[in-house]
Amino acid sequence: MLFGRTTLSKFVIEQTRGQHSEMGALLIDVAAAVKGISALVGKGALSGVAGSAAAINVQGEEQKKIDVLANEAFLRHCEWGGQLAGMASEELEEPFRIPDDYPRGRYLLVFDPLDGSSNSDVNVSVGSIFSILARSTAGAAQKPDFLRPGHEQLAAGYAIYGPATMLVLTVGTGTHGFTLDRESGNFILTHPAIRIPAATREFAINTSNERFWEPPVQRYVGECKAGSSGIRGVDFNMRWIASMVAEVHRILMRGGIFMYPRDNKDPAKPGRLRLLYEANPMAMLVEQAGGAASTGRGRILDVVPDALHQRLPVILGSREEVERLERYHHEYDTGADRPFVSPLFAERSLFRD
Ligand code: AFP
Repeated sequence: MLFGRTTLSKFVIEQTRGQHSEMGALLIDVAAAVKGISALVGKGALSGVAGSAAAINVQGEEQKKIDVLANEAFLRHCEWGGQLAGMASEELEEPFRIPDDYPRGRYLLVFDPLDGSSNSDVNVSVGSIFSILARSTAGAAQKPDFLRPGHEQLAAGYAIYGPATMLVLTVGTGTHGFTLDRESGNFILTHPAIRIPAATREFAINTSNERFWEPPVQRYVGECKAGSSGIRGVDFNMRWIASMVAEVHRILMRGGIFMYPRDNKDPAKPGRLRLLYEANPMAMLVEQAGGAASTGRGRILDVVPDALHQRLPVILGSREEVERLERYHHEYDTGADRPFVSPLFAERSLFRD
Protein backbone atom coordinates (compact mmCIF):
# COMPACT_ATOMS: atom_id res chain seq x y z
CA MET A 1 0.00 0.00 0.00
CA LEU A 2 1.77 3.13 -1.19
CA PHE A 3 -0.55 5.96 -0.16
CA GLY A 4 -2.96 6.75 2.65
CA ARG A 5 -0.70 5.51 5.45
CA THR A 6 -0.52 7.80 8.47
CA THR A 7 2.65 9.87 8.47
CA LEU A 8 4.15 11.42 11.59
CA SER A 9 3.24 14.88 10.31
CA LYS A 10 -0.42 13.91 9.84
CA PHE A 11 -0.53 12.22 13.27
CA VAL A 12 1.11 15.17 15.04
CA ILE A 13 -1.09 17.78 13.35
CA GLU A 14 -4.22 15.82 14.26
CA GLN A 15 -3.10 15.14 17.85
CA THR A 16 -1.96 18.68 18.64
CA ARG A 17 -4.63 20.65 16.73
CA GLY A 18 -5.89 23.59 18.76
CA GLN A 19 -4.14 24.50 22.00
CA HIS A 20 -0.79 22.87 21.16
CA SER A 21 -0.60 23.23 17.36
CA GLU A 22 2.73 25.05 17.76
CA MET A 23 4.07 22.00 19.61
CA GLY A 24 3.07 19.98 16.55
CA ALA A 25 5.30 22.16 14.40
CA LEU A 26 8.14 21.70 16.90
CA LEU A 27 7.75 17.91 16.80
CA ILE A 28 8.05 18.01 13.01
CA ASP A 29 11.33 19.94 13.41
CA VAL A 30 12.52 17.32 15.93
CA ALA A 31 11.70 14.63 13.37
CA ALA A 32 13.80 16.49 10.81
CA ALA A 33 16.73 16.58 13.24
CA VAL A 34 16.33 12.86 13.87
CA LYS A 35 16.36 12.10 10.13
CA GLY A 36 19.64 13.99 9.81
CA ILE A 37 21.18 12.07 12.72
CA SER A 38 19.90 8.80 11.26
CA ALA A 39 21.66 9.53 7.97
CA LEU A 40 24.89 10.39 9.81
CA VAL A 41 24.81 7.35 12.14
CA GLY A 42 23.87 5.11 9.21
CA LYS A 43 27.09 5.99 7.41
CA GLY A 44 29.14 4.40 10.20
CA ALA A 45 32.87 4.75 9.60
CA LEU A 46 32.16 6.28 6.19
CA SER A 47 30.83 9.41 7.93
CA GLY A 48 34.37 10.42 8.84
CA VAL A 49 33.17 11.46 12.29
CA ALA A 50 33.96 8.35 14.30
CA GLY A 51 36.07 8.71 17.41
CA SER A 52 36.66 11.28 20.10
CA ALA A 53 35.98 14.99 19.89
CA ALA A 54 38.93 15.38 22.27
CA ALA A 55 36.64 17.10 24.76
CA ILE A 56 34.94 16.23 28.03
CA ASN A 57 31.23 17.05 28.36
CA VAL A 58 29.38 18.36 31.37
CA GLN A 59 28.87 14.76 32.49
CA GLY A 60 32.63 14.34 32.79
CA GLU A 61 32.46 11.86 29.92
CA GLU A 62 34.57 11.86 26.77
CA GLN A 63 32.61 13.61 24.04
CA LYS A 64 32.52 11.92 20.64
CA LYS A 65 32.43 13.90 17.39
CA ILE A 66 29.09 12.32 16.62
CA ASP A 67 27.72 13.56 20.00
CA VAL A 68 28.63 17.11 18.98
CA LEU A 69 27.06 16.75 15.54
CA ALA A 70 23.87 15.20 16.91
CA ASN A 71 23.61 18.09 19.36
CA GLU A 72 24.07 20.57 16.52
CA ALA A 73 21.31 18.81 14.56
CA PHE A 74 18.78 19.40 17.35
CA LEU A 75 19.83 23.02 17.91
CA ARG A 76 19.88 24.07 14.24
CA HIS A 77 16.61 22.30 13.30
CA CYS A 78 14.66 23.61 16.31
CA GLU A 79 16.03 27.08 17.18
CA TRP A 80 14.40 29.03 14.34
CA GLY A 81 10.73 27.94 14.36
CA GLY A 82 9.38 30.38 16.97
CA GLN A 83 7.95 27.68 19.27
CA LEU A 84 10.79 27.59 21.83
CA ALA A 85 11.66 29.64 24.90
CA GLY A 86 14.85 27.62 25.26
CA MET A 87 16.54 24.23 25.02
CA ALA A 88 18.58 22.03 27.36
CA SER A 89 20.90 19.26 26.24
CA GLU A 90 22.99 16.53 27.85
CA GLU A 91 25.88 18.04 25.89
CA LEU A 92 25.44 21.62 27.20
CA GLU A 93 26.18 22.64 30.79
CA GLU A 94 23.75 25.57 30.63
CA PRO A 95 20.42 25.99 28.82
CA PHE A 96 20.64 27.05 25.17
CA ARG A 97 19.35 30.62 24.56
CA ILE A 98 17.30 31.01 21.39
CA PRO A 99 19.23 33.55 19.25
CA ASP A 100 17.66 37.00 19.44
CA ASP A 101 17.10 37.15 15.67
CA TYR A 102 14.62 34.25 15.97
CA PRO A 103 11.10 34.52 17.46
CA ARG A 104 10.47 32.78 20.78
CA GLY A 105 7.53 30.72 21.98
CA ARG A 106 6.59 29.06 25.25
CA TYR A 107 7.88 25.48 24.79
CA LEU A 108 11.05 24.00 26.25
CA LEU A 109 12.87 21.20 24.42
CA VAL A 110 15.12 18.98 26.55
CA PHE A 111 17.15 16.25 24.89
CA ASP A 112 19.96 13.71 24.92
CA PRO A 113 21.08 14.03 21.29
CA LEU A 114 22.84 10.69 21.09
CA ASP A 115 22.27 8.23 23.91
CA GLY A 116 24.43 5.13 24.02
CA SER A 117 27.05 6.82 21.88
CA SER A 118 29.79 4.62 23.34
CA ASN A 119 28.09 1.97 21.19
CA SER A 120 28.32 3.97 17.98
CA ASP A 121 31.93 2.90 17.31
CA VAL A 122 30.92 -0.77 17.55
CA ASN A 123 27.81 -0.48 15.35
CA VAL A 124 25.27 -1.19 18.08
CA SER A 125 21.90 0.62 18.10
CA VAL A 126 21.96 4.11 19.62
CA GLY A 127 19.25 6.73 19.94
CA SER A 128 18.09 10.26 20.68
CA ILE A 129 15.72 11.08 23.54
CA PHE A 130 13.60 14.24 23.85
CA SER A 131 11.05 15.85 26.14
CA ILE A 132 8.81 18.89 25.74
CA LEU A 133 7.66 21.15 28.57
CA ALA A 134 5.88 24.50 28.44
CA ARG A 135 6.12 27.67 30.47
CA SER A 136 3.29 30.07 31.15
CA THR A 137 5.06 33.18 29.83
CA ALA A 138 7.02 33.94 26.65
CA GLY A 139 10.55 35.26 26.64
CA ALA A 140 13.95 33.60 27.11
CA ALA A 141 13.78 30.58 29.43
CA GLN A 142 15.94 30.49 32.53
CA LYS A 143 17.29 27.37 34.25
CA PRO A 144 14.44 27.13 36.84
CA ASP A 145 11.92 26.87 33.98
CA PHE A 146 13.42 23.47 33.09
CA LEU A 147 13.31 22.08 36.65
CA ARG A 148 9.76 20.77 36.38
CA PRO A 149 8.56 17.31 37.45
CA GLY A 150 8.09 14.83 34.62
CA HIS A 151 4.31 14.67 35.01
CA GLU A 152 4.27 18.20 33.53
CA GLN A 153 5.75 16.98 30.21
CA LEU A 154 3.47 17.66 27.23
CA ALA A 155 5.32 15.25 24.92
CA ALA A 156 8.21 12.80 25.03
CA GLY A 157 9.88 10.53 22.53
CA TYR A 158 12.96 8.80 21.26
CA ALA A 159 14.50 7.83 17.99
CA ILE A 160 16.26 4.48 17.73
CA TYR A 161 18.90 4.17 15.02
CA GLY A 162 18.83 0.41 14.53
CA PRO A 163 18.40 -1.79 11.45
CA ALA A 164 15.40 0.48 10.93
CA THR A 165 15.15 4.03 12.25
CA MET A 166 12.04 4.47 14.38
CA LEU A 167 10.57 7.38 16.26
CA VAL A 168 8.43 6.51 19.29
CA LEU A 169 6.28 9.35 20.60
CA THR A 170 3.66 10.27 23.15
CA VAL A 171 1.72 13.53 23.40
CA GLY A 172 -0.26 12.16 26.33
CA THR A 173 -2.67 10.04 24.27
CA GLY A 174 -0.80 6.72 24.32
CA THR A 175 2.60 5.69 22.95
CA HIS A 176 2.96 5.27 19.20
CA GLY A 177 5.79 4.03 16.94
CA PHE A 178 6.74 5.35 13.51
CA THR A 179 9.17 3.70 11.08
CA LEU A 180 11.31 5.81 8.71
CA ASP A 181 10.56 5.02 5.07
CA ARG A 182 13.89 5.99 3.56
CA GLU A 183 12.44 6.13 0.02
CA SER A 184 9.82 8.77 0.85
CA GLY A 185 11.65 10.29 3.83
CA ASN A 186 8.44 9.96 5.87
CA PHE A 187 7.98 8.45 9.31
CA ILE A 188 5.04 6.03 8.90
CA LEU A 189 2.79 4.95 11.80
CA THR A 190 3.58 1.25 12.19
CA HIS A 191 3.02 0.64 15.93
CA PRO A 192 -0.14 2.50 17.11
CA ALA A 193 -1.11 2.37 20.78
CA ILE A 194 1.82 0.27 22.06
CA ARG A 195 1.04 -1.72 25.26
CA ILE A 196 3.67 -3.21 27.58
CA PRO A 197 2.67 -6.66 28.96
CA ALA A 198 2.17 -6.38 32.75
CA ALA A 199 4.18 -9.58 33.36
CA THR A 200 7.60 -10.49 32.01
CA ARG A 201 10.39 -13.02 32.33
CA GLU A 202 13.14 -10.76 30.96
CA PHE A 203 15.30 -8.38 32.99
CA ALA A 204 17.97 -5.89 31.94
CA ILE A 205 20.73 -4.68 34.27
CA ASN A 206 24.52 -4.32 34.19
CA THR A 207 25.32 -7.20 36.53
CA SER A 208 29.00 -6.19 36.76
CA ASN A 209 27.77 -3.67 39.37
CA GLU A 210 26.03 -6.33 41.50
CA ARG A 211 28.34 -5.95 44.50
CA PHE A 212 27.49 -2.21 44.63
CA TRP A 213 23.69 -2.53 44.53
CA GLU A 214 21.35 -1.99 47.48
CA PRO A 215 20.00 -5.22 49.06
CA PRO A 216 16.48 -5.03 47.51
CA VAL A 217 17.98 -4.99 44.01
CA GLN A 218 20.38 -7.82 44.90
CA ARG A 219 17.36 -9.75 46.26
CA TYR A 220 15.26 -9.18 43.14
CA VAL A 221 18.01 -10.01 40.61
CA GLY A 222 19.11 -13.01 42.71
CA GLU A 223 15.56 -14.39 42.47
CA CYS A 224 15.51 -13.85 38.71
CA LYS A 225 18.86 -15.67 38.35
CA ALA A 226 17.64 -18.54 40.57
CA GLY A 227 14.81 -19.03 38.09
CA SER A 228 12.66 -22.13 38.37
CA SER A 229 14.84 -23.49 41.19
CA GLY A 230 14.10 -20.40 43.31
CA ILE A 231 11.03 -18.76 44.82
CA ARG A 232 9.92 -17.25 41.49
CA GLY A 233 9.49 -20.79 40.14
CA VAL A 234 10.15 -19.71 36.55
CA ASP A 235 13.28 -19.11 34.52
CA PHE A 236 14.22 -15.57 33.44
CA ASN A 237 16.21 -14.24 30.50
CA MET A 238 18.68 -11.36 30.76
CA ARG A 239 19.63 -8.63 28.29
CA TRP A 240 22.04 -5.66 28.53
CA ILE A 241 22.76 -3.57 25.42
CA ALA A 242 24.20 -0.55 27.28
CA SER A 243 21.98 1.70 25.17
CA MET A 244 18.93 2.81 27.15
CA VAL A 245 16.92 3.59 24.01
CA ALA A 246 17.39 0.04 22.70
CA GLU A 247 16.48 -1.48 26.09
CA VAL A 248 13.33 0.65 26.42
CA HIS A 249 12.35 -0.09 22.82
CA ARG A 250 12.62 -3.84 23.43
CA ILE A 251 10.47 -3.45 26.54
CA LEU A 252 7.82 -1.47 24.64
CA MET A 253 7.80 -4.17 21.97
CA ARG A 254 7.71 -7.29 24.18
CA GLY A 255 7.81 -6.37 27.88
CA GLY A 256 10.63 -6.61 30.41
CA ILE A 257 12.15 -4.68 33.28
CA PHE A 258 15.10 -2.28 32.91
CA MET A 259 17.14 -1.34 35.96
CA TYR A 260 19.94 1.17 36.43
CA PRO A 261 19.68 1.38 40.22
CA ARG A 262 21.52 3.48 42.73
CA ASP A 263 24.86 1.82 43.51
CA ASN A 264 27.57 2.69 46.01
CA LYS A 265 30.35 2.46 43.41
CA ASP A 266 30.27 6.28 43.44
CA PRO A 267 28.22 7.32 46.50
CA ALA A 268 28.20 10.92 45.19
CA LYS A 269 26.10 9.74 42.23
CA PRO A 270 22.53 8.64 43.11
CA GLY A 271 22.42 6.77 39.79
CA ARG A 272 23.89 6.91 36.30
CA LEU A 273 20.93 8.06 34.24
CA ARG A 274 19.81 11.68 34.02
CA LEU A 275 16.34 12.78 35.11
CA LEU A 276 15.38 15.53 32.67
CA TYR A 277 16.39 14.01 29.32
CA GLU A 278 16.57 10.26 29.93
CA ALA A 279 14.40 9.11 32.85
CA ASN A 280 11.48 11.54 32.50
CA PRO A 281 10.80 11.10 28.75
CA MET A 282 11.22 7.32 28.98
CA ALA A 283 8.98 7.22 32.05
CA MET A 284 6.21 9.09 30.21
CA LEU A 285 6.46 6.77 27.20
CA VAL A 286 6.40 3.67 29.42
CA GLU A 287 3.46 4.85 31.58
CA GLN A 288 1.50 5.86 28.47
CA ALA A 289 2.02 2.26 27.29
CA GLY A 290 0.66 0.81 30.54
CA GLY A 291 4.01 0.19 32.22
CA ALA A 292 5.55 1.70 35.36
CA ALA A 293 8.66 3.83 36.00
CA SER A 294 10.12 4.18 39.49
CA THR A 295 13.21 5.19 41.43
CA GLY A 296 12.47 2.11 43.56
CA ARG A 297 11.04 4.38 46.23
CA GLY A 298 8.66 6.53 44.17
CA ARG A 299 7.29 7.42 40.74
CA ILE A 300 9.94 8.96 38.49
CA LEU A 301 7.46 11.45 37.02
CA ASP A 302 6.83 12.92 40.50
CA VAL A 303 10.51 13.73 41.22
CA VAL A 304 11.01 17.51 41.40
CA PRO A 305 14.40 18.27 39.79
CA ASP A 306 16.89 20.48 41.59
CA ALA A 307 19.55 20.47 38.88
CA LEU A 308 19.60 20.35 35.06
CA HIS A 309 21.84 17.25 34.87
CA GLN A 310 20.57 15.51 37.99
CA ARG A 311 20.93 11.71 38.09
CA LEU A 312 18.65 9.17 39.77
CA PRO A 313 17.96 5.43 40.00
CA VAL A 314 15.77 4.11 37.15
CA ILE A 315 13.55 1.01 37.24
CA LEU A 316 10.96 0.76 34.45
CA GLY A 317 8.92 -1.60 32.32
CA SER A 318 6.34 -4.33 33.00
CA ARG A 319 4.17 -3.06 35.81
CA GLU A 320 4.05 -6.27 37.92
CA GLU A 321 7.86 -6.51 38.12
CA VAL A 322 8.40 -2.79 38.83
CA GLU A 323 5.83 -3.01 41.63
CA ARG A 324 7.52 -6.12 43.04
CA LEU A 325 10.89 -4.33 43.15
CA GLU A 326 9.28 -1.26 44.77
CA ARG A 327 7.84 -3.63 47.40
CA TYR A 328 11.32 -5.07 48.03
CA HIS A 329 12.68 -1.53 48.54
CA HIS A 330 9.87 -0.80 51.02
CA GLU A 331 10.46 -4.08 52.90
CA TYR A 332 14.17 -3.23 53.08
CA ASP A 333 13.59 0.34 54.26
CA THR A 334 11.16 -0.82 56.97
CA GLY A 335 13.19 -3.90 57.98
CA ALA A 336 10.29 -6.15 56.97
CA ASP A 337 12.61 -8.21 54.74
CA ARG A 338 14.74 -9.30 57.67
CA PRO A 339 13.44 -11.93 60.10
CA PHE A 340 12.52 -10.35 63.42
CA VAL A 341 15.14 -11.27 66.01
CA SER A 342 13.93 -11.01 69.65
CA PRO A 343 16.11 -8.66 71.75
CA LEU A 344 16.63 -11.67 74.01
CA PHE A 345 18.64 -13.35 71.23
CA ALA A 346 19.81 -10.34 69.25
CA GLU A 347 23.26 -9.32 70.42
CA ARG A 348 23.94 -11.39 73.52
CA SER A 349 23.63 -15.04 74.29
CA LEU A 350 21.53 -16.11 77.28
CA PHE A 351 24.54 -18.13 78.34
CA ARG A 352 27.35 -15.78 79.06
CA ASP A 353 30.44 -17.09 77.41
P1 AFP B 1 26.68 6.50 26.86
O1 AFP B 1 25.76 7.50 26.22
O2 AFP B 1 27.86 7.13 27.54
O3 AFP B 1 27.06 5.37 25.96
O4 AFP B 1 25.85 5.85 28.09
C1 AFP B 1 24.68 5.16 27.77
C2 AFP B 1 23.84 5.11 29.04
O5 AFP B 1 23.63 6.40 29.53
C3 AFP B 1 22.50 4.40 28.79
O6 AFP B 1 22.05 4.55 27.49
C4 AFP B 1 22.81 2.96 29.12
O7 AFP B 1 21.70 2.24 29.56
C5 AFP B 1 23.87 3.08 30.21
O8 AFP B 1 24.52 4.34 30.01
C6 AFP B 1 24.89 1.98 30.12
O9 AFP B 1 25.73 2.13 31.26
P2 AFP B 1 26.90 1.06 31.51
O10 AFP B 1 27.93 1.34 30.44
O11 AFP B 1 27.38 1.38 32.90
O12 AFP B 1 26.31 -0.31 31.39
